[in-house]
Amino acid sequence: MTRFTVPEMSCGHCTAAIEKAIREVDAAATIDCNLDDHSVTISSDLPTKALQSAIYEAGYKSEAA
Ligand SMILES: [Cu+2]
Repeated sequence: MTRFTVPEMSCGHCTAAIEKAIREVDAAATIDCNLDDHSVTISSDLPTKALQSAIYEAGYKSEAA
């Protein structure tokens, strides 16, 4: 389980874009976006860096928390 803070994630469009980007690199990932604390929790076999770059490709800077 990897948790990221994504400060600019602010609405359903953002979460959908992030979820889509993660699923493109790992279709089996479990993703939980929380708009209240701007966090994304991902369960995936991929390394943290790969997940983070997928989020970045979607247009969001994130920090592994
Ligand atoms: Cu948004």
